[in-house]
Amino acid sequence: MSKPTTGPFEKTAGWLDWYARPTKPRFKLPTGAVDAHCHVFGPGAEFPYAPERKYTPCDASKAQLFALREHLGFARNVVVQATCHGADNRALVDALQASGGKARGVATVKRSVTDNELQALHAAGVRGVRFNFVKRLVDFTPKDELMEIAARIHQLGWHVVIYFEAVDLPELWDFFTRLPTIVVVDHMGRPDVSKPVDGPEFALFLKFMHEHPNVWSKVSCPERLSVTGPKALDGEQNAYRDVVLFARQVVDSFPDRVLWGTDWPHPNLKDHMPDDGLLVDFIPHIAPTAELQKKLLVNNPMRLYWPEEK
Ligand code: 0GY
Repeated sequence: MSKPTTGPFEKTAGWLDWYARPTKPRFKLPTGAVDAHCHVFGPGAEFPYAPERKYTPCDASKAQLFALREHLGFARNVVVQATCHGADNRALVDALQASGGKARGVATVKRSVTDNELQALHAAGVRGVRFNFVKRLVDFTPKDELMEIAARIHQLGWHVVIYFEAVDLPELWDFFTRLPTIVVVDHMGRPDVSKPVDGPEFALFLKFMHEHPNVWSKVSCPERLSVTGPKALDGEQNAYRDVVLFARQVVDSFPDRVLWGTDWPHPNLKDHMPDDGLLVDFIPHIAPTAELQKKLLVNNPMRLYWPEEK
């Protein structure tokens, strides 16, 4: 893959660039696997970052994303609008349109979005909107505005992707459980993996999924959640081992409602930048059978993003 570059914008201090030479994964992805959570950033010279952004990333273009897809062995991508582009979905739409049908998208829209604009996003391949509640990433949007957007996109058959921290789930519960669409949680609701997997915080997340069959989860981002980090222990021990029990529990309990994505180009990591090949090698630790892997990587994302092909 080509090396990361930056355009006219100055990256946030301490920014970690994506990994230019990921290893080839040892785990062979099933045919038709979907990377169901990844982003494009700019390039800033072509698609400027939003004035209201909380960080300025290293550029990560559609061509670089598609090269990674080929290198890792994925067939398709779901590109999720990143907060550094605000509600300006041009870079996302450009990537979807250039993908030859191999990418679908999740956009960010404001209450003021017109029906024509929603139709144009649909035509480009958008199938969901993202509501972000992570305070370091976005300013607050009133819940009645979000509910209004949810009702409108429900009519298009889209879903809502939610991103929040585990400690905020109690306060957000009423809003989340009133959403009329399929609701996809990013990164298992960001559990604190230094707490017990059978403790009250993660139990609340599992209850959220148990009681609401419209709730799905991405079991992605071990590199973001892990405290033990990427270093494998000797022998069979894998990287990000403290995340395994959490993700396995979700995959085992809800095999038909889980998705997986690389999260390339991994915004806002402070500690290390993951090798995307090693991230793919993490998958069999959380989905140990061929059947679970096929559901996680092929059947579930295809049902949600390419239902016409199922
Ligand atoms: C992720 C996680 C993060 C950032 C964003 O849209 C974004 O800016 O999603 C994060 O900083 O935790 O899923 O990419």
